[in-house]
Amino acid sequence: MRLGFRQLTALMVMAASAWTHMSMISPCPRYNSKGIDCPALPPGEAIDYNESSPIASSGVALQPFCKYTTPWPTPAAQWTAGQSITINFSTYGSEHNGGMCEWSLSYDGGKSFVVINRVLGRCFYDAQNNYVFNYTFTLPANVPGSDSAIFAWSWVNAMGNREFYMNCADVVIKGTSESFSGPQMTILNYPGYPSVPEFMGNYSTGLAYYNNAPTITVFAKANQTGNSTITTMPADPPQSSPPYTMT
Ligand SMILES: *[C@@H]1O[C@H](CO)[C@@H](O)[C@H](O)[C@H]1NC(C)=O
Ligand SMILES: *[C@@H]1O[C@H](CO)[C@@H](O)[C@H](O)[C@H]1NC(C)=O
Ligand SMILES: *[C@@H]1O[C@H](CO)[C@@H](O)[C@H](O)[C@H]1NC(C)=O
Ligand SMILES: *[C@@H]1O[C@H](CO)[C@@H](O)[C@H](O)[C@H]1NC(C)=O
Ligand SMILES: *[C@@H]1O[C@H](CO)[C@@H](O)[C@H](O)[C@H]1NC(C)=O
Ligand SMILES: *[C@@H]1O[C@H](CO)[C@@H](O)[C@H](O)[C@H]1NC(C)=O
Ligand SMILES: [Cu+2]
Repeated sequence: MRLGFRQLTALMVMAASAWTHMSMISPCPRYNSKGIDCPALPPGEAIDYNESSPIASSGVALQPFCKYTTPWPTPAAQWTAGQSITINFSTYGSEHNGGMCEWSLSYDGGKSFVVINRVLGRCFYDAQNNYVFNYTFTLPANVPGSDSAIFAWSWVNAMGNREFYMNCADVVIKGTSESFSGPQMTILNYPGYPSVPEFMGNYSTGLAYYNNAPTITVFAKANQTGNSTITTMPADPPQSSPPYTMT
């Protein structure tokens, strides 16, 4: 591919800010230095000034899922099932030509994550190629309530080193549903999980993993009868499950 002046400038800017990627800023992810309305740190933890770094890069795990495993002591947001929520991202990062974004919820302290929204292919861009850093969508009306749910954003970048990003905000959800079923969060480019190459302009790269993600059911915190874990990601996508379509 021949690069024009704009692309070269973009590459130089990226090289100069090698550790600057993307991060969620609202709701405030665990310990995020750029977060908005962040809770107080849990004892023994420090502000994350590397808040936009991936949790895995080039086959090496840099951090655990969620980046940090100790929750915020108080919630970063309080939501009601069925309401509209707005998720803001940093505007100083590198969007890496987009990629696969998912927003998920965990009701078991981060063992399993069920997807509630996806932007697959050109996350951070709209159809006209403008940046999108603020996503607004509806929290499904039938997600269970919880005093200690985890809201996660995960991302597989389209361009650059093969990376997996994940930010987690601890949230309170008001809701009466007992359970919620949806696709299991897809994990790629993290040790122990499948890898996908740079997209090279093909925004269907890795899409089969998302379309074939197993359906899981999560339960209100008080009801742990139906445990599931995120360790069940298949090495190859099963061909039998129906594709998940976003609404
Ligand atoms: C920040 O994250 C990058 C990965 O993107 C890592 O290589 C670097 O060591 C981290 N820096 C600090 C100070 O943790
Ligand atoms: C996101 O919202 C902020 C605050 O309103 C605004 O400054 C920014 O331009 C928005 N970003 C995009 C890409 O719309
Ligand atoms: C978050 O996004 C919403 C919707 O675009 C916008 O109104 C709000 O100002 C944004 N907040 C920040 C801090 O960017
Ligand atoms: C894009 O990637 C998908 C998934 O790997 C593949 O099936 C498809 O053939 C590719 N399309 C092109 C034009 O290379
Ligand atoms: C817990 O959830 C399961 C599956 O939805 C349901 O069968 C069971 O009745 C629930 N238990 C309680 C105590 O609500
Ligand atoms: C679910 O997890 C809890 C806590 O780890 C455990 O006590 C319980 O036996 C598990 N239930 C099932 C059905 O696996
Ligand atoms: Cu990056």
